[in-house]
Amino acid sequence: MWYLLGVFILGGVGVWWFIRWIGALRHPHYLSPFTDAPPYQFPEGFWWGTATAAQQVESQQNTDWTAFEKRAMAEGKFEKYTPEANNIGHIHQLGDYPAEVIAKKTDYDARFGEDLDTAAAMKHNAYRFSICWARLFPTAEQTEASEEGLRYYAAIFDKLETLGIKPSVTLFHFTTPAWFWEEKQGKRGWERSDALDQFGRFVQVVAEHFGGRCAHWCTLNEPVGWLYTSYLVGVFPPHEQRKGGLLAVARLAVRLLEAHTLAYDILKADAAKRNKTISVGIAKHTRAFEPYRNGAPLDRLAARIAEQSFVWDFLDAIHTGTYKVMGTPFQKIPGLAGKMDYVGINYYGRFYLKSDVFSPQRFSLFMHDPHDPNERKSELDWALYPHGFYRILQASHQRYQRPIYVLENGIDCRSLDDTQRQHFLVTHLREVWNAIHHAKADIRGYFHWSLLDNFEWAEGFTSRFGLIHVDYLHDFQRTPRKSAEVYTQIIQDNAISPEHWETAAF
Ligand code: IFM
Repeated sequence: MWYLLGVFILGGVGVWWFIRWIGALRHPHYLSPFTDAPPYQFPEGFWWGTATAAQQVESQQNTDWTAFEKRAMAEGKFEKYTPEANNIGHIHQLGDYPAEVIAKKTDYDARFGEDLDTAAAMKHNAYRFSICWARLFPTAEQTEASEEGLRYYAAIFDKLETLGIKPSVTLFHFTTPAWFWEEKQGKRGWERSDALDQFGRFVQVVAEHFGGRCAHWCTLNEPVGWLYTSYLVGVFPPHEQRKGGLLAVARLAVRLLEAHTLAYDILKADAAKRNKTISVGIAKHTRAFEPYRNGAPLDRLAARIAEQSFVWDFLDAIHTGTYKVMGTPFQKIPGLAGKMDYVGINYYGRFYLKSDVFSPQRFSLFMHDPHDPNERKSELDWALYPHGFYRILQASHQRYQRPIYVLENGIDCRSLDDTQRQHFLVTHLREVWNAIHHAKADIRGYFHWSLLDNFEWAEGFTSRFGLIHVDYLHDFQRTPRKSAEVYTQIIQDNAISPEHWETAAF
């Protein structure tokens, strides 16, 4: 009898453990099921702003992406990437835009003053942008940074200072100088033996010139997303499709972790000389990962494993100092442990993972559920999922116990009366509020992606992520969308009001 009871209890525990190990079922909520009534008031001193990145808004510099854009134009490669077509090397509908637009992107070089005035009118107190390495070091030979490049960024800092907007600066946002990709002992880019020396030289110059003007730094933007897109899928330069999944890029991940360590140390040493306190971290692209077929244990397992590798492994490595691949320690990185003063979260919705029983190491990734006609999606067909944002923020807080900044969160929504973006803003900000109030997460700021429409990488100019619409074909004319008004009101109130919750939340 006792024996049978023991078997029963052990069996039950085993099944429970197995189900947990397999991974969760899809979460039933679209919004977190808290019942607090608005207004949802944010903490005093909360950072409110938007984010941009150099290659997406500035004129073309001598980068790997500029080379790609020119190649796609010359070869007439304008298709949308799909896994079935495996058509890498294309930039969606790039041929629809005049050469001037491709060269100037949003004409931000000439208009950043006007754009930042608009950000100030929208009550932003913070602004995230990136410094283009190739704008400071356009050629391999030069020993000194370009004076013109330094003057350009100094003018942006001047403008922000005049407007009383705090800068948050990113050092690697997907692009590097074209010369960095010339082969050196058979290696290119971040794999070159001199990669860290070269990157360090750039960061040193940035610290020397702008260290006194910025207290919030992001060393790397979405390093894992970049590795995945550049080396496994191949849509981004250098367009490789390495076989072997994450293990195939683990050395590159380690190199980026080393680059982060180096940049962190340089920025901190510079700040110490200035007797200044700064915050340094990275921006992590996050999604909620869920099974494609709820009933399929392998899909659940794939979702769990993919979330760990895609969302957490890189941050865990900075937290502990050891990079793990699929739970197995891959490499300890000297000097890395703990070098993140804040956790930077970029959140863009949910991914569905579908496994293949005959080849368990392979899986397909879906940006939305094709069987759910009611699912809310962006115009890029990315599934919206505010509750997943709460879960990511809550987990970031639990795992790392550090301040959190949302460094990106946004949606492709093209019309001027962008009801979907208004809904997105209000529901996602409510999840930030939920994470502060219910999960006790120390969230210090929110940067919406993006201030204005811009060049969305291989999606070209077609996708529109801006609070401000850019008319590329009519002298880059700017027109704020309706959501810009909603965001301004929220910032002004430092709260989501009952009216906003009612009009935009459903
Ligand atoms: O435009 C990008 C940005 O450069 C990095 N994060 C995601 C955004 C939307 O895809």
